[in-house]
Amino acid sequence: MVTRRDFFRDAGVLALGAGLVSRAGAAALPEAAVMKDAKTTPPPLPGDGRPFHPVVTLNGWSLPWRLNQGIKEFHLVAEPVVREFAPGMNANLWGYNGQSPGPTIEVVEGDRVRIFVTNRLPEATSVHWHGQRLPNGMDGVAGLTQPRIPVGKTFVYEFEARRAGTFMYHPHSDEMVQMAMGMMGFWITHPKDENFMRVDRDFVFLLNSFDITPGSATPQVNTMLDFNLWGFNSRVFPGIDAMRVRQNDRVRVRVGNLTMTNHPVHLHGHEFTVTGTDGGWTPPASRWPEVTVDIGVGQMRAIEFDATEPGDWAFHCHKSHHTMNAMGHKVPTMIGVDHRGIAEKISKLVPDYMVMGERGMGDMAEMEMPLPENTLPMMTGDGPFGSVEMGGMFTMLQVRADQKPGDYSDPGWYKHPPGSVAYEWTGELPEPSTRDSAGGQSMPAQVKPANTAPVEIKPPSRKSSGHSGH
Ligand SMILES: [Cu+2]
Repeated sequence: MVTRRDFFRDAGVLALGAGLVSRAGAAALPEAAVMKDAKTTPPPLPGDGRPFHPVVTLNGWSLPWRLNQGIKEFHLVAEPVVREFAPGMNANLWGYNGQSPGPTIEVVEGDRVRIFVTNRLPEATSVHWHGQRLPNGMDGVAGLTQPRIPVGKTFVYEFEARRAGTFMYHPHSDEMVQMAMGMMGFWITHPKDENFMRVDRDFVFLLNSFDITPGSATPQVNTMLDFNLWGFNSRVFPGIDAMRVRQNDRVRVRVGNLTMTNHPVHLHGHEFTVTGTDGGWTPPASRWPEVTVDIGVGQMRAIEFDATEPGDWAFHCHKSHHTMNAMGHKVPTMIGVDHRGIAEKISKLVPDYMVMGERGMGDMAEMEMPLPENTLPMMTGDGPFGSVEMGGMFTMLQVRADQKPGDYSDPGWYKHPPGSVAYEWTGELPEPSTRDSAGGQSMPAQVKPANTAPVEIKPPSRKSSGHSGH
């Protein structure tokens, strides 16, 4: 296990495993650590500073710091990055320290924090610390509370992390473009008392959306609503890591939404309560159980539950278009259309012509369909029983009795106890009962029309008849 203290001692050595390397910077600046890949990096131990229980950033990592005379110093570098959305697709994004989203920043309530922000983008930027109480001039709204950070320059933000909770950071300068390009990150302020609302597993991710035309790699930055790739931490299923937990663990999942629409996030197999929002921890008396929480634009939610049920449980946005990748959009409905003959004729003109979705689109998940370079099938992911027929904002909660505390590695597919999987009925089928009523139950069809008054339809008068309403 490498601690943060080791990281800074060895900072010149360029190696920290798990894709984390150091980037030698100016001596006066803290090291700008950079992450090379999109793997989930297990939580690092807090090195110097006060103790806390770190979070796990799905397909991401937490930024190391330097303690300088009691102040926690971080170095964010805003820069173009290449982010792998899932094996087979890379996107040209803008992010921080090698990845989009940027690294998670973890501090403790009451910490004095100094963040150096270096701008390596082709345009000016700023960083807004979404949800924090801080001096107005540190709020990061370009033009309003500070000048823009010019290309090539480094600005310093400094404030006290006054409130424990779940926060985000993102640019407040050419915001539409910079957020459409993937600039965002998570911020956790841990409570002073490390045992306050203690959980065994604490996962964080940002919801995000991109509009990347199949075959290209750079997002369209002016899209308002019609995005075609939906993700957790700039990854799309099947590229999103599962949340692996031990049976009976207390689990917290913190989700932030920096897309342009709401996302009803749904967990299978368990009920949870919302224990935290944008504004802090919810009072226990205000909590109620649910299985789906709608996360509005700009909001954060922390949900908690006891992972009592072993299995591979789906965890996904319930807007079904958001569990699809790019190729599923703008496909006409073909259910019930008989293409026989027509397909044959068209294929003489268009050799690769393929009939899509005549029996629904589920078959397409397993179909070997020619795709443009650098895109993903619209729904995919091989499970133990075939294709999962999903994409986008979808992953799993994997609950295992034998997952070790602190072990986030892949346990393999759940082994269902014999006789506990839905199975095919092979016995006799009774005749289906049918209903006689054509009109439903509450409004039965009438044999004779109730209103027999003749309806006379007159053509409109050519001349104004003077019905002016006065
Ligand atoms: Cu959604």
